Amino acid sequence: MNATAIAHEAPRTVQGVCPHDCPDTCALRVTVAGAPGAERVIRVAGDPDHPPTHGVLCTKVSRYAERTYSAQRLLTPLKRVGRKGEGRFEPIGWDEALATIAARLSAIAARQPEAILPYSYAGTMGLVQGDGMAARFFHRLGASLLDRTICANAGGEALAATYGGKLGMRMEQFVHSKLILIWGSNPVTSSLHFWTFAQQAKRAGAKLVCIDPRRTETAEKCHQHIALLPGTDGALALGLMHELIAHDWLDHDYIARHVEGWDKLRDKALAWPPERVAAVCGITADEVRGLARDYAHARPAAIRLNYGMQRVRGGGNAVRLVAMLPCLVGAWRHAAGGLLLSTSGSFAGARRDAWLQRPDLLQTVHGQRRPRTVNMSTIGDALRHPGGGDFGPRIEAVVVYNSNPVAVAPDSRRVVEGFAREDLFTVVLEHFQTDTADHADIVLPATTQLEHWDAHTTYGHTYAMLNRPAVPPLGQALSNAEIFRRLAARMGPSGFSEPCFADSDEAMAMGAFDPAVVDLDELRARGWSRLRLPEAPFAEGGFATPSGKVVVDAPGLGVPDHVPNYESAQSAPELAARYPLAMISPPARHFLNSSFVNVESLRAAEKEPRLEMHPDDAAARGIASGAVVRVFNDRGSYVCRADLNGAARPGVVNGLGIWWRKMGLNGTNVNELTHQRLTDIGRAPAFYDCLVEVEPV
Ligand SMILES: Nc1nc2c(c(=O)[nH]1)N[C@H]1C(S)=C(S)[C@@H](COP(=O)(O)OP(=O)(O)OC[C@H]3O[C@@H](n4cnc5c(=O)[nH]c(N)nc54)[C@H](O)[C@@H]3O)O[C@H]1N2
Ligand SMILES: Nc1nc2c(c(=O)[nH]1)N[C@H]1C(S)=C(S)[C@@H](COP(=O)(O)OP(=O)(O)OC[C@H]3O[C@@H](n4cnc5c(=O)[nH]c(N)nc54)[C@H](O)[C@@H]3O)O[C@H]1N2
Ligand code: SF4
Ligand SMILES: [Mo]
Repeated sequence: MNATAIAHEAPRTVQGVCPHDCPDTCALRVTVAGAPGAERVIRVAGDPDHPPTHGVLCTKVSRYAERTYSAQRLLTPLKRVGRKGEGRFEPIGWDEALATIAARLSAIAARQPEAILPYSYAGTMGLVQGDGMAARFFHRLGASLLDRTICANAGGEALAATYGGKLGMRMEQFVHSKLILIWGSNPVTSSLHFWTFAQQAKRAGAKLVCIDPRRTETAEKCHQHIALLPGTDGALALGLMHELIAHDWLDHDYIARHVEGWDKLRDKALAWPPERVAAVCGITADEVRGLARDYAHARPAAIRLNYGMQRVRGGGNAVRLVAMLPCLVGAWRHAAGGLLLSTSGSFAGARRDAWLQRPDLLQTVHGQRRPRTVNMSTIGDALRHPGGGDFGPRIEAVVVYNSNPVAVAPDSRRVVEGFAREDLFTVVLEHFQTDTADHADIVLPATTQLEHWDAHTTYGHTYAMLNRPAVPPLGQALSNAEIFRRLAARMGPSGFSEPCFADSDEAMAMGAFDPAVVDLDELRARGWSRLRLPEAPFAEGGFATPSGKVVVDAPGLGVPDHVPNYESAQSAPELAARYPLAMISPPARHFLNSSFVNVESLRAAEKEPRLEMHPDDAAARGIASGAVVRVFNDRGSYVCRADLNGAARPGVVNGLGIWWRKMGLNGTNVNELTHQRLTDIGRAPAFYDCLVEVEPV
């Protein structure tokens, strides 16, 4: 054996990025061994040098090699041979697959391009394999635009209305905080690295308070847990304001200089004394008073808000109200004070979105006609719509990538009905044969993060990131970008000829960031580079709103207020008489949305779909822990196991998400029970605003 061959066979390390929808966006070190042509990833580890994630990965992604090399990986294109949803497929070649798709899409586009709908979310958060080449393709085609609301849009638009963008504290600063409110967030499960900083703060004497209907792993480890009813966060925030006003604990100087319209909100807050708040939130008035006192006196005081609390009708208003709190006490004066919901707005000037996605292709090809926008959160109704009226043309084709809507979208009975339409042409790009892939006409095998290039921003920290491929694509898999590149070349009559369809994945990853803002040399060399941002972003005001001040009375939205749930005992007493339990469906620890449900070791850790119940609610229904139960409302019914583990408060049940339907106990999952009504701001789903009843099976 010669020296070069030996050198090749020595294990090498490749710098990568975790692609998942998680605020932490970990830097990866991927170890590859084996001779060229037979290389294999033998280890996926964290990068100890990356400051926010410091070399630690969660259990899910430390198993990333198991997921990538899984025997269930899709490695060839497939065409459906059974009924939709049945899951019977036959391998075909790429040539047949691409020719079939290009012919169908070209024929539809020649009549009505808006009848084609791309459907994607954050299976990968990469700028290239997400909405990079795919966006160029669908813009050039003139397809319907997708309103990408399923996760964060209520809170995102609310934060932007208040601060001018999705801007917040630096995650690393929480180590210096003296009080941390962990609000609608379960970081032990969903933001592990933030939790590490919070624990360091705790050891240095900080008080940690968790505000969450569920007694989560996080709540267990905080000094205090305030288990309010779902959808009542706005009322709690108003109650805190009431106390800040009543005791004159306000930072008048900060308010005068940096808040616009405080008087209007002040009047509203005065209508929320602790007793009223307690009755609405299902907590005690002393909890409200104590929390206000702590928040007014601890310096610096920080709030880690997460999207868990905005998945209800009033989610947007609630975020606007919570976001006011650090302005009222001047918490923003300190680098370790303020609020963090999302940092993604920090990347606004760093990403070259227009170059990556080419929205200009719409105008050059389709003139002034802007395609309609379809809301992904109401995909069930959209696919069942006959067409016409405000809706526009009936959807004839849907191309799904980076998402599993049949499992994750609300009101799944209707989503399934839509995807089961025999006249709908459905293409799904996937790693695995998901519930959605079962409804495809053609399934295309996509590469994983270990097999392709990408560039990443994040919503938890403030580093630009670069992912290099560690090994060549497995089987016949191709990257999403390569699939759309090849499809572009085949679209009738003579292919899309714009030069942007020839950009390679590597060129797109390297071009994703603006060199004036991101240090590209460092990005290339280390795999990450920190954005140059101030440590205390709003110490001197400087919010991203037109006036530079925090906005209370936002154009079109008015002054924020508590908006009760669609479904609650207070707002819908007749419904609550039939379905008296409020159900939330937060993430299960070992899954990431519906990803990883098919990874055996992680599914084994979750065991079976579970519904956490309070022992009193269970006893009243003759339900023992571990019993199989039916959870139901007018929309559907879901079978799982009752778990009386102490995590549920009275009146609230927790249906942990998001199982694949076909891996559940009766072929459904928790979204069989959720509905398609939208949040007050941001047109997002109200997953956690849902009444149910439970009975033993
Ligand atoms: N392991 C794991 N990690 C994940 C995910 C996952 O599925 N699994 N999902 C990822 C995604 S997509 C996202 S968007 C992020 C953030 O995802 P989030 O869904 O925000 O995740 P959590 O941090 O778990 O916060 C949700 C918490 O909010 C609580 N909650 C529910 N309703 C209410 C309410 O009305 N008020 C309050 N105060 N709390 C409420 C829930 O009990 C839960 O503990 O996490 C990401 N990380
Ligand atoms: N009841 C209830 N429902 C919820 C939620 C809840 O808390 N409760 N959470 C909501 C939230 S916050 C979110 S963000 C959504 C998430 O919904 P989705 O974004 O649909 O997330 P996943 O279920 O993880 O599905 C992502 C899919 O993308 C695939 N994928 C990953 N990488 C690639 C790639 O490079 N190429 C291709 N082609 N495919 C890839 C994965 O295999 C996976 O099947 O779900 C929402 N649904
Ligand atoms: S913590 Fe989040 S970013 Fe880090 S490896 Fe796990 S899923 Fe990925
Ligand atoms: Mo999400």
